Amino acid sequence: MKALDVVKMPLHALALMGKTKSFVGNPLIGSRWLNERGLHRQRVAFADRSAWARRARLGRALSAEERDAYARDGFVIRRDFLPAELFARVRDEAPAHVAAAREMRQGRAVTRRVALDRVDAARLPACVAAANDARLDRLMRYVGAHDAVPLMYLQTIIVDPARGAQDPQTVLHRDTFHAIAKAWLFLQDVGEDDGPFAYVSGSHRLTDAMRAWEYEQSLTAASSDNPYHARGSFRMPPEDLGRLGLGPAMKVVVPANTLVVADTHGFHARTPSLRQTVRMEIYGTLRGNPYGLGCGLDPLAWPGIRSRRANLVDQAEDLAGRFGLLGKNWPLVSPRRMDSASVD
Ligand SMILES: O=C(O)CCC(=O)C(=O)O
Repeated sequence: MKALDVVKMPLHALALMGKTKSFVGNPLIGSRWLNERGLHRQRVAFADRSAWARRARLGRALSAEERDAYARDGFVIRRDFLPAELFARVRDEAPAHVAAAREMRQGRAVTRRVALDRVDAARLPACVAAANDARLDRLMRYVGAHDAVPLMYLQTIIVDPARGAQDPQTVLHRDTFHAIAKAWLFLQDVGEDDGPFAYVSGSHRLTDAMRAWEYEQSLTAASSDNPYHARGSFRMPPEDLGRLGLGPAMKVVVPANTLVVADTHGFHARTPSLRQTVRMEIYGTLRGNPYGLGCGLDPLAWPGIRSRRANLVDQAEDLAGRFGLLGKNWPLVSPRRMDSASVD
């Protein structure tokens, strides 16, 4: 253990009560000795139990069919989600929107995003209306087991197989050890070859086999060669799924105007693109304290913050990056159409 880690030990210990997941960034989370005695196993089990307790209340706002779909699969799919008239306006507005967006490159994939806060409604009225749909909000709260407002964006994923290294999102993985909701409202049809989202049905459930797998990973994750695995986003070799009683990942091949809300602590991936693809979606993310220790407080929903929350989070991350407190936020690029395949 490094000397600095000893000084920071109270902070490392406090982090166990929150979302921190890295087996290399936190010496307690990465400790084989503690994990042999059940530290990771207990974090996973406690997060799962408390998420289901919160869902018992959040589920009242959903249909039985939606609750059953989540319980069985770990995701909910709603076709023809937006009224046709609103969806037609979103389809006109989104691709043609010109913005100095944020872009992040991961190997051959570039993700481009602009925020869809209420304050953005002057530029993107239809997209902001869609992103603030109350049904979407309720589904995300349930799947993420967190009674809070999600962060919403207009997002384009541009993949060019000729451009570089593997996109890490195409490797089957879970984002973390506790429930998280991610939402995609697809603006075009997503076919087999369009780099669809893929999910292993039922892999969000904490079965005995899954508990044993999590325990096993926790003993060695800190020394994994895969940096994402070591940082707590466990990678899952597809050939090991059978051992957990799980089938293969299912590609979510869907028509335009389909909403998918998934708990990405189940195994999922982006299907690799064999040709250049441009996928556009209204995208949302919601992750809260795994154990419900936020005391019901949701500062992002407070007056003056709610209507600009995704923009404020970006500004806060820019600032934190500048002071070296976090990694660098996604850079702003020169203005371009949201559907442009050209990237920096
Ligand atoms: O874009 C996708 O289809 C999946 C992305 C993904 O794997 C993730 O957000 O963790």
